Amino acid sequence: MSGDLGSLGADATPDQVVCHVDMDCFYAACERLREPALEGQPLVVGMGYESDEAHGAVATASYEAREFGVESAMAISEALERLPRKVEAARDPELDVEEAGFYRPVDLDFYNEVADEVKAILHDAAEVVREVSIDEAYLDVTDRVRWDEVETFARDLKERIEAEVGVAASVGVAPTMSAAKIASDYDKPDGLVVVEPGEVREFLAPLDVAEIHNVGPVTARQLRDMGIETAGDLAAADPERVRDTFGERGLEVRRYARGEDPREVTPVGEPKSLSRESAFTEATDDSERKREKVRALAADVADRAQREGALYRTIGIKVVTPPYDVNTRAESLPGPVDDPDLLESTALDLLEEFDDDRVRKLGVRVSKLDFAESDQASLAGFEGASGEDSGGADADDPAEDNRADGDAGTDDPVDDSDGRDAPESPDGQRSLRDYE
Ligand code: DCP
Ligand code: MG
Repeated sequence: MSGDLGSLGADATPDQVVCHVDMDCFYAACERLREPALEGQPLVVGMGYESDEAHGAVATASYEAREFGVESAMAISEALERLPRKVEAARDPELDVEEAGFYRPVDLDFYNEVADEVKAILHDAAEVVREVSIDEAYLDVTDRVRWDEVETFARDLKERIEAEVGVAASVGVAPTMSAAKIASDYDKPDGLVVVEPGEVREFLAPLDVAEIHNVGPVTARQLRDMGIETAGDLAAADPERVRDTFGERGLEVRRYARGEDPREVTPVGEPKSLSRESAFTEATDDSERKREKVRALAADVADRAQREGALYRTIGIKVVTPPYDVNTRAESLPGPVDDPDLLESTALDLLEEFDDDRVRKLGVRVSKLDFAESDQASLAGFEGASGEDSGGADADDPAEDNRADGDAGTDDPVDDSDGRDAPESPDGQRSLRDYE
């Protein structure tokens, strides 16, 4: 017993070898693949960028451009002040061509193709891969390498990505996911940092608190106000004091600062279906109660689909009648939708068949999911001749690929784990992903 309420204890951090791979200035690296002349040049890739214009935001900047102070999420207009375009610098006698750079618009389709090639190599290198963004993944290589071989393994992996795809990766290896992520960032670009078990706390100690997993800018500021500037300060802080200010979440980040991280690398994938179910305390044939439950479940599922960015093509229900007879019914739609009203009415229609039955449990499920962006998110989009007025998701919505517009400033625990498998529904039922 450590007697420390802020510690999980020695066994709580899984015994694993985690490799975190993050590509260097990824969009810029992709641009250089098809335009090798951009190699070694200051290069800015802009979201919403158009040549000769100054609108949009910086998605990424090559390391040469970063030396001019250009960084992700900065307005293109500001980037241009720090780093003018080459063409303009060549024309303007006041400007120095050497102090200018190249600008390119984002081409996400191309970057996804490159990312797929990288990911294929990662899946070949490890059994378990958690892809967390277009250019970033965790690998669990516990069963593949010992600690004394891990540096060679990581170097080989970097070389293979460079040789086969032509882009550079930074790799961090550590016994925890959070330390591996920090390690990959530690010596960018072209970094390779190995933090062995037993070294994690020491490795983290000098880092700014803001670098700790789940510490956002607001928490970091509050911690600094308390005189806690580094991970080492937080690791050594009185747990009672941390809990008084931040609650349990504070203790959690304190544990991260101490190198304790209970997370295991698990793959994320797009679910095949999303569902919720809920039981009655006692079987009922009251049709209004059944309908009420289906409405609530449908709203829950619709909500979850929206949060996941999932459109659905099939809506289904599950009806369990005593003792344990499981009945499922489903209806397919002409195209994928995000339409909570349709979800509810379809589920209720399907329920009608069971109007007179005694029911102990009900479930609602959507399947044939589609995660592609679509502006035809309501059924009207499929029924109407041209899909106008679909009333669905706005094509201008800032989507994932729109991060350059500024994802800084949120405080939050953007945990890599996405809560997709949130096991409990509000009434305590486990979610039923695939109940057929
Ligand atoms: N991205 C974006 N908007 C942001 C941040 C990133 O569009 N605000 C995009 C462009 C990046 C890609 O995501 O190339 C990967 O993000 P990273 O944070 O990994 O940044 P880079 O790979 O560009 O640079 P680094 O070498 O620091 O990893
Ligand atoms: Mg990157």
